[in-house]
Amino acid sequence: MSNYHIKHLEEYFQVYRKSVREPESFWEEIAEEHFVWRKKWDNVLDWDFTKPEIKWFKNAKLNITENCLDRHLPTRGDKTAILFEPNDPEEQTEHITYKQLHERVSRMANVFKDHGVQKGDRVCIYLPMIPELAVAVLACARIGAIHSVVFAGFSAIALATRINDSDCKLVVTSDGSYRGNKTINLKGIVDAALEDCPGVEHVLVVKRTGESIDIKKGRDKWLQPLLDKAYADCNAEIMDAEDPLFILYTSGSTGKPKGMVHTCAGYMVYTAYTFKNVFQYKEEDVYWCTADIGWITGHSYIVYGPLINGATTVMFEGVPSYPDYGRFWEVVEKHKINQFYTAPTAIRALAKENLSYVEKYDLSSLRVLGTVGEPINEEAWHWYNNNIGQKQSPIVDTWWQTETGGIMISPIPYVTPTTPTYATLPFIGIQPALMDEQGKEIKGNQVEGRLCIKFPWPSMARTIWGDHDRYRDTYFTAYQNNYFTGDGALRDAVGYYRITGRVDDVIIVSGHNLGTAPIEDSINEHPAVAESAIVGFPHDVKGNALYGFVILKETGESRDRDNLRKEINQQITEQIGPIAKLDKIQFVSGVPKTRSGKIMRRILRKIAGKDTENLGDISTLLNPEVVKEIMDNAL
Ligand code: 7RM
Repeated sequence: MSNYHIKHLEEYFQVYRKSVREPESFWEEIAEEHFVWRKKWDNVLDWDFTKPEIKWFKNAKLNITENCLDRHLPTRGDKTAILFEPNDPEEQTEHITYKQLHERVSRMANVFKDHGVQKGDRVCIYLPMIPELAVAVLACARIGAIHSVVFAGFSAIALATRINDSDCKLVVTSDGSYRGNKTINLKGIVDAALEDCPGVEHVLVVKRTGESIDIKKGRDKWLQPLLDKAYADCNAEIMDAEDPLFILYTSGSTGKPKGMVHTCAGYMVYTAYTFKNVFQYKEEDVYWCTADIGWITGHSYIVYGPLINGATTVMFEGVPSYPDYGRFWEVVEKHKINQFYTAPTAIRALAKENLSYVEKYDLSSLRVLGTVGEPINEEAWHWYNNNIGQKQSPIVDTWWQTETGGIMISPIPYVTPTTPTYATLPFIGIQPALMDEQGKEIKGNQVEGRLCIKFPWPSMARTIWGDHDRYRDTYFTAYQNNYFTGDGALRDAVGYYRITGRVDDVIIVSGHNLGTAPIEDSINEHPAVAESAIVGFPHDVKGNALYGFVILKETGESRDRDNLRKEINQQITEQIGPIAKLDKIQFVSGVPKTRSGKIMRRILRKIAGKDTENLGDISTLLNPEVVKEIMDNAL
């Protein structure tokens, strides 16, 4: 077991070195000891980044759900696998044991089979954060169908694009979903989407809100009666290590979403091993990741990673602001959460509110705090550390991507000393490299460049569904024999990594490369500022100049705007230098964000550059309404 659970820094370095020097024997040992296989591999790794082709655990046979469910039945059958916390705090929490989950997955798998779903078929899952979402994911995996979960906040057009791209034949959805004090008519969105999806044969509908919906005869059915009748056991389909497990769409910098394809064995091994170490999960712990299963974070660290480890994983249906801004902390106290994993955007939103929302609750159960999704600014880091962790819980700033499948750069809590805003050290087996603009690796410390990964890791996406050329062009052509992440990073004097943001967020002002993140950090430290976003716009002399969109705290609203502009630029001048001063500062009530909380700089760039003819599809944004406000008041 010792190689599964890192306990101190020396051990990390020792295991890390082994994982880099002898990756095959390292991963072979992990795979041998901690997973259930129907047949072992012939070869641990075959790879060629020029094609690119990556195969882990070649010819091994397995089913990931036997690792998530069956193998726990003798020892953890009555342990809670999923703890469902509904949107409405008055509604009862549901405890689903491993035994019950096994049964529910089996029933749903049998219903899918009855509707003609076979190994290799694609199933689209468009559900809110209710237990059926996790059950449907696992039911697909049980029978070897490829799940494509689409986040239930996406529009009908976005849903139709994704269904058609991967030819899904069955859709699982619900009548509606709860979001704070609102309900959303999901089935109506599916109906609209399916007008353009001729390949969909069946729609299975979970009853959640009880609102009235249209049932299209021959196509749509309520799911529950079918589950009730279904047999409660279902043989696990035997899968090849490299058979696809799921497709998950991620937005490219332009145009069509990319259907990232993850495969069975490597994904299983890596998500399980990272979960165990990055959260230091112990048998009795209750773990909560606030992401939605519609994102990779939910796939890897709500469903698969925790369940493979026999953990208790919380599924939260609600939002951080309902019934008030204390909801997260109420849930932490209620379930005595030990590991809490969330996004910087949520932390910043909660940090804007009164501290009494935090102070009301007992957070002493917390042992590990995590963040993911974007660079965390220093102020948010300290707020999280001081008020939520009470300086007792290490913060794991975990850097990774939909494409990487699992956490790539992160502290190991109680092992790696943390530094605010740093993701710190590569995880075991991960070989990062920083590249210069000529494509050469920058060695040594105290350097900055474009972040690549030099060597395969088990959970990397193997292709883009239906477009292997795009996969190669996007990730493997910029830097020969490397996977290119699209992010910039620096490596400090001790070898810690700090992610500076997407490389396309770099703005060149008068020939100087400026990352958006440090400038935003500096602005955010101004006491009147809640959040900010910087973009470049064309400038006669400098090439580009900086345009800042600034959200004020409530306490800053009464301040004189011109004075604020001066103070903000003064602060940037002091902290970064006059080169980073903003030419324009617009005060806004919000900035456009993706559903997972990433700022859509593309839209802000267009507004700043007065090029708003074609903003592209803004319907998938979290807050499309702010776009008009920002445009109306643009400087
Ligand atoms: C897991 C996830 C990936 C992009 C990635 C980065 C940014 C994610 C961090 C981060 C700084 C972090 N998948 N990113 N984590 N930047 N520090 N800890 O978010 O596919 O949706 O996004 O997110 O730019 O390339 S994702």
